[in-house]
Amino acid sequence: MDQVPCDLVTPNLATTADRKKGSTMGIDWRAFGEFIAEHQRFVVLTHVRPDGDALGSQLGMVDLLEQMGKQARPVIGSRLPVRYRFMDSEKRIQRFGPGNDCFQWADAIIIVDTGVWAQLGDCGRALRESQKPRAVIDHHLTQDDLGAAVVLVDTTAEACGRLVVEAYDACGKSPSPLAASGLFVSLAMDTGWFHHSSTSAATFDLAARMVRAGAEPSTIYQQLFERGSLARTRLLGRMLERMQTRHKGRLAYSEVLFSDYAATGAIPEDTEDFVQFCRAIDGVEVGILFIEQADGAIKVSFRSRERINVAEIAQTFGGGGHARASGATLPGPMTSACTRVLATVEAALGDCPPPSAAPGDEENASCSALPG
Ligand SMILES: [Mn+2]
Repeated sequence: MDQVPCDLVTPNLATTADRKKGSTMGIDWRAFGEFIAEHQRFVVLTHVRPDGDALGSQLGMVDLLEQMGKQARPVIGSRLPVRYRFMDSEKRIQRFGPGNDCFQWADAIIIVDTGVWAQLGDCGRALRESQKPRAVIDHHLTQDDLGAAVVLVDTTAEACGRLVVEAYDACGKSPSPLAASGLFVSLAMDTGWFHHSSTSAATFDLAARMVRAGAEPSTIYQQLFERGSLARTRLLGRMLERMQTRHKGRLAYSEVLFSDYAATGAIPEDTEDFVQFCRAIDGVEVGILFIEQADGAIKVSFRSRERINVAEIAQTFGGGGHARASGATLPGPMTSACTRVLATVEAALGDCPPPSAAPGDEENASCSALPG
C-alpha cells in the first residue's frame, strides 16, 4: 500500500480549458499530483455547516485518494446536517473534536470548498497548530493564507465538485457510484438545482457524466427537497410574513429570530435556502436574510441577481463568498445589524435599474422576473 505511486504525469488541462464559459482560468494539476504522490495519509477538511458541495467534494476527494492507494479521512468541524446524511451512507465523515487524532494521524491535509480560517471552525484552530503540509481546492473569491503549499482556486467553477472531478481526470481515475452521487449533489446544490447564472452547458455535461457514473437525480432530489419537516415549513412561514422591500423594490429582506426555533420546533439548519425567497420577488436585485444566532450574533446571507457583487459587500463585514451568493456574521442586536447592512446595500444599489427584462417583455419591465 505504501508504495503505490501517483500515476499522474501530464495534467488534463483540457477539462478546464474546454469549459466554454468564456473563462481563461484553469488549474495546473501537476502540483496536486506531486502533493498526492509525496504523502500517504490524508485528512480531507471542508467548511463548518457543510453544504452539499462541501460534502460532495469531500467524499469525492476521499474516493479519489483511496483509488490512488492512499488512506483518507473526511473530517468536519461541525455536525453533519440531517439533510445531507444520505450522502454519507458508509458513515465515513468524522466530526472533529476532543479525542479525534486526525491531525496527528495525517501526513497531509486537503481542504475543499473553502479557503478561509473562519470557515474551518475548530478544525482551523487545530490546523494552525499543525505543521502538516496542506493543499486547498476551492472556487470561492475570498481566500486567506492557510499556509498551504498547493492552492488550486478556480472561481469560474460553478461548484468545487467540478474541481474534484478535474482532479480525478488529472489522476486518470473515475468517481465510484457513491462519489458520483456526492459530486452530482455538489453541482446541483451550488447551482440551485441548475438554475443559478453559473449554470452552463458544461454543468449539464458534468452532471450527465455523474449520472452515467451512478448518480440518481430523482432519488437525490427527493432526499434533498422533499424531506423537510412541518416545523421547517412553519419557520419558513414566519420568515415570509416578515419580508419587506426597499429601494423601489430592488432590495428584499427578512429575518429569523432565535425565539422562532422554540416557537416552531424548527432547528437552525432549517434556514438553509430561505434567502432564495427574498430574491424570488419580481424586480429584486439583492435579497438578504438576517438570522439571529444562539449567542446573539446575526448571520447575514446575501443573494444578488445580476448587478451587485455581494461578495464585496460581505467582505466589508468580515465575510465572503461568491459574487451572487455570500454571507457574513455581525454582532447583534438584530436592529443594529439590519441598519448597518441595509445602509451598505442601499449605497451599493444606488440608482440600480430593474433586472433585465425577459425576452419579448421589454415594454413591461415590471413583469421581468427572469434574469438576463
Ligand atoms: Mn461550493
